[in-house]
Amino acid sequence: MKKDLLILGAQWGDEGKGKIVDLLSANYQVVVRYQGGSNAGHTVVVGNEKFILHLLPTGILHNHTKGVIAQGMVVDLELLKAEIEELEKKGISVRERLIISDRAHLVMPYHKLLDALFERKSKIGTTLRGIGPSYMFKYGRKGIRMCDLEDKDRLYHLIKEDWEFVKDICEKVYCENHSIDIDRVYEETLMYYSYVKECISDVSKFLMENKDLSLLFEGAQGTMLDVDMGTYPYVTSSNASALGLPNGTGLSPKFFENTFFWAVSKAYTTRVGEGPFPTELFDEDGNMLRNRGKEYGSTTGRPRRCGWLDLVALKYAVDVNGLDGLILTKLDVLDTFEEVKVCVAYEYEGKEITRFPASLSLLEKVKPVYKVFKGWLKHTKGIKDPKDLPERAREYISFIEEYTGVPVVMLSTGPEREEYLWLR
Ligand code: 2SA
Ligand code: MG
Repeated sequence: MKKDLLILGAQWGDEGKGKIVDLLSANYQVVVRYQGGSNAGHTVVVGNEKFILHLLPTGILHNHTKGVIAQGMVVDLELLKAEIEELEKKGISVRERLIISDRAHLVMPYHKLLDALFERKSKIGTTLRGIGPSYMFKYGRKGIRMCDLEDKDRLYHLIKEDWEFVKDICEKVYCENHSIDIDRVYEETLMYYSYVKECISDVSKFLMENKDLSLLFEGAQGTMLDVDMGTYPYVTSSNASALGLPNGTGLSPKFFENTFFWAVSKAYTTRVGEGPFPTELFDEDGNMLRNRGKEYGSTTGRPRRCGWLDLVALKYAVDVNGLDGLILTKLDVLDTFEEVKVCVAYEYEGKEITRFPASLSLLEKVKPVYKVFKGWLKHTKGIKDPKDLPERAREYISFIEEYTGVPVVMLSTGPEREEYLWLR
């Protein structure tokens, strides 16, 4: 029986999902993105070329795969067009292989304006791509969907109504006047629409009717940024955990019975933007992680906050997602550390906490309890055989497996497509 595969982030995004999905999608016929939007930045290195995909499913880089933008995504059509053009210029055909859900919502220019305004009042550290406001509109029943683009009058009406609402917020809440030429927004939206029109269809019907196709579901961001399960309100506005799979694809939870659930985790932890991060380091070790790991955001270029691996959070991600396995990336970044630490519990007022808490107030106060490993002080970058793993690195991995209760199935040993190693 065919097995589909879900790959998502176990941490706060940037785990290296892009590379893993690119690699594994060679074996799948369809790659589906189902949440988020251009806040994702999946970096893939193929030969001498580096691709950063924001909206397109990473699998699209393989000529045989179809790419799906499912209904749970919010799509900035201007960026989508630019991304497609970029790839088509490089000789990678995209539109023949791309399917966009007619139920997916749009990110409009005024969503980006609101994103910037909201950030000024209470900073989340968003990517400023209009993601939060687009989902606000969706759940506030003011959104514009792909299927609305066919009816020009309706589209114009929706844009006009939306803009009046946004203008009110600008004036009444922020005491600022902003103007947008709605006729121009309308014309441009139609122009972008005509560029991708042929790709738009009923995605959940397509997936249900093509049960024999092998599917890879590609998550963006990470479990700890999930709007329900993450460090709310310092989260993104979609379900970045496996909880987003049924609603994001428009498929029943029963559909995923034959799907492996794997998540990608770095061998340490990073986060961009604001919000609690119990194992964050502000010392030389933190700088070393950032420099050795080249920890700068691929969407915004922001330096990432760095810290030791947080097993309390990782075990939580395993539970929330119902994971079958973990893929560990960037182990080589730890190669030069004399000591490597992992957080095995949090401590607060003398009590030990091992379940990741919901409360922000508590998360901000907890202290990590560390288990200390002696560093392996050997190169692991690019190794091809599990036997070449230094003994202490192996111990480190075994401990992660023991603590989380799931196997580490694969190691990524560098940024290149070929730099990986199966452990199971
Ligand atoms: P937003 O823009 O509303 O989604 O921002 C809300 C919070 O979510 C964080 N965020 C991210 N953090 C890390 N990586 C992100 N995207 C990756 C990238 C792609 C990936 O490389 O850029 O790994 O899938 C991402 N997107 C949103 C953001 O910093 C805010 O804290
Ligand atoms: Mg990234």
